[in-house]
Amino acid sequence: MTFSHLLRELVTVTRMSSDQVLAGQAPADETPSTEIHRYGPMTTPTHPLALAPVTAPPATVDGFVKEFLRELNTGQGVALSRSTVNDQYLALARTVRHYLMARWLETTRHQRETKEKAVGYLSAEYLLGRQLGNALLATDLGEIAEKAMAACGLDLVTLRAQEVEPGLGNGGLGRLAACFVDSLATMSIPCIGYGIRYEYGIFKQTFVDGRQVEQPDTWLSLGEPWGFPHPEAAVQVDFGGYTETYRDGDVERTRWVPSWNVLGLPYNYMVPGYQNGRVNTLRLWSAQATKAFDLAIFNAGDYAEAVRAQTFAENITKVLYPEDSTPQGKELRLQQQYFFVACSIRDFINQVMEPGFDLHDLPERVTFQLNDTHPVIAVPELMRILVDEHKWEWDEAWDVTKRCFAYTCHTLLPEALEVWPVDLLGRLLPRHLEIIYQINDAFLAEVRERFPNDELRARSMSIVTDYPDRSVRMAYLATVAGMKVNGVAALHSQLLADKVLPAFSEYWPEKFTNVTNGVTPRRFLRLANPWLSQLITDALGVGWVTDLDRLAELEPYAQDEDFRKAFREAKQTNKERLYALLRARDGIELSGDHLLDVMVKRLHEYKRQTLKILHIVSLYEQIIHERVDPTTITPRTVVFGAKAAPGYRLAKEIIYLINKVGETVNTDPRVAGRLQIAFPANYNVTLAEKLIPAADLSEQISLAGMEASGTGNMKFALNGALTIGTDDGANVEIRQLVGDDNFFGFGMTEPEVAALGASGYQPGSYYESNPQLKAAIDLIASGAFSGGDRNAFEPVVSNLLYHDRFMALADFASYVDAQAAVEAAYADQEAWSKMAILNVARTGFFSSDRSMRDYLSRIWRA
Ligand code: 26V
Repeated sequence: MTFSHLLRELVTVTRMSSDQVLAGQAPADETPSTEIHRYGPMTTPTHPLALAPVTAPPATVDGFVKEFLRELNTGQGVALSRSTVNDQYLALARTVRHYLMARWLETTRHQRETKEKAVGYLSAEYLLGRQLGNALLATDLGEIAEKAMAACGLDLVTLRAQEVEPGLGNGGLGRLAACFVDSLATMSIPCIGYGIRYEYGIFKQTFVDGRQVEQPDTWLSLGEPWGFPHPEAAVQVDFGGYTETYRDGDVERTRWVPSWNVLGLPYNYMVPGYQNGRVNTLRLWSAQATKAFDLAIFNAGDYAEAVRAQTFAENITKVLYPEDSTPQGKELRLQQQYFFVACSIRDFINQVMEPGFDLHDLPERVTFQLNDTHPVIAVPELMRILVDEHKWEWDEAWDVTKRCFAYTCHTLLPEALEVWPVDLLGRLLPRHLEIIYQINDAFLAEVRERFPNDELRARSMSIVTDYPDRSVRMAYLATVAGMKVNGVAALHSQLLADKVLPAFSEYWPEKFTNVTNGVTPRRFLRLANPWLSQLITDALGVGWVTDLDRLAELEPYAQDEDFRKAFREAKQTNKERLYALLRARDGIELSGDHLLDVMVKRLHEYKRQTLKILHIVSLYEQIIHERVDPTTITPRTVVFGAKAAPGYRLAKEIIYLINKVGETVNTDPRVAGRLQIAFPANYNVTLAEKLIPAADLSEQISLAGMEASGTGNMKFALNGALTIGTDDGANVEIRQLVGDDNFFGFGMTEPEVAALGASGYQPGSYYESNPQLKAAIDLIASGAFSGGDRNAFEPVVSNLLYHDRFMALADFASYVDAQAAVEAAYADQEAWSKMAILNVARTGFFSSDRSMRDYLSRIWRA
């Protein structure tokens, strides 16, 4: 049964059983808010001891041990001698939490007092990664914790490995949000990150006979020491029903009469700044049934139905959507989006709404940054609050709303730009749909006034489109409402303005800007790569961790033979750490002094994992058919990591192909010691932290114009891997910064791609005219990797040969040449080390601290 069926059924059932509660006869502004008060009113008790700020436990090994044992005994309720690793991990996490608590309360108090303008980062995804290591780094307690655990006979590394990472995101977009909140805290910039506390995060990937099988991610099941529920700050969120007009003096007003509601329960998470005494807040919302929901049905005497209703409400935050194009679950996705955005806007207003505060000043207190289109329903929600609840004039409300939002676009793929069918919106959020229509009407009137007799232009800019179905284009709504619109890398921002929103960038050129993405150096360099970090610190001192431009000072060390040697040793240590992990985690045996070639990212056609596999198959084919002397080939280990959206068939076939090629290659004695392939399942932030520091070569091979930015590319370069990449996304900027000599560029440029697309891409011509390519494809199609089954990879092969939108074959020859250049370069280890060190020295620009400075100057303070 689909969720919309369930909803319809539920609403029918609840209507039948209790009209007075759910059929929506109570106008929205009279809806009883008793739900929120069941936790008791706010009181102001006091005690002399409570006046002093909380203090952290002593930062000594003894102090730490005491706190840890107390947590183990009174928090977990076990004695050290009887405790499990999980008990120990939870007690350790709570111990570290205590050290952060005073800073957190102080940050919150300071914020209330100074009323500094804050960023409200609205994101449906936060791909946080493990928290413990980061908290230890932020508090500088790593060494003390290690000694304290050792004193208890425990191993800190083992305890850290017990943590299950909160995988509340799909990929780059969610990880970016996590990097941004880290940087904001480190730079002491007030920010609340708002999002969803999915009960199940991104699925756990396993392989069965080489095929992806998804399992639920039960990240909460062993206990969650980092989340603080705040039931007293719960928010009611309404859905469904209808709107009606009424007279208010001589004004006609509209009110929304919703038909059902749920409760948003906030969980606060600490976002510690790096050793700066600041802890910002990430507030993630969890859906609960309201009392009205179950009471209504209980009263009708149907217990089973009541429980089902509860389940229905809680379904809203049950699972993270693995980005995919199926219509199934679309309605639930819209519910998720409205749910978290309604909670967050209400929550922020509640926080600033003290006596004397005028809502007209809201833009002086916050910018809500819209992380892609997912939270854009926040725009009509704020309008509804101002116009319907606060009874403002439309223009007055629009003026304030426009100054509260800014929009970041993270894609160029048309199918990834969110569009909501009008009938769905009207059913779920009837008042918001009306408001969207009114925004659109007012906007189009303005366009028509500025460009009279240009109806085509007006229509091309309409937020509501009739084609192919009547629907709302959320990117257009965000562009009309936002004070700024930005892309995530220079090339992307250019294409966004020129190709996706050309009419808008012509209309408001000053609205469009670029902020190139960045990554946090704390997690992805300092924590993930302690050996390289130590080398850098030995050379430059510790300041680089919060001032990554200082990496430029490493430049002369590229010429220093001793430094290069130490750099190679660090890389080797990282490889050994990775191989040990893969052995223990996946039973994968990797060995040897190979070039480590890594491609990790979501599985998508546009990212072209197929191009990488064609290259591998080609190398293999040349060796087994004795076209090359195997001893002249640079030994290479290729590591893949990638999840495919569960509904994305072709992506899953590509995973199958990679696994099958791996099986064959890894067991063929003819290539032993020359070529091996590893595809550990369930690539996530935790694995990335081990893989990236070990890599020699970073694969960034998307079709030019398709990857908005990429952020993995930045992490690799900062860890001293060289990039083989197309002129796409942030690769362009990486290449500019590190220099052509230190980057293996290949492939068509975006204008060349556009031209080829326009003239008609014919994959067959590349296949016919390039014997090396033909041999590789033929080997796949021959059944060589599938026990003789010639049909096993038909979907992938026929896609490449006939339908590939992403033109993999067109870039094959150029890719193979670039790989040959990689091999030649790797043969000279001294030269390679120089290039790798220069990559580190020249990519300080990609710190997310710099991204935050750019957001501040170009958007939040603009
Ligand atoms: C969503 C969908 C949904 C429908 C099927 C195809 C498809 C393809 C991609 C997406 C993701 C869109 C949003 C996103 O995750 N963008 C990523 O954002 C990163 C942070 O800015 C950026 O580095 C990546 O290049 C970009 O793909």
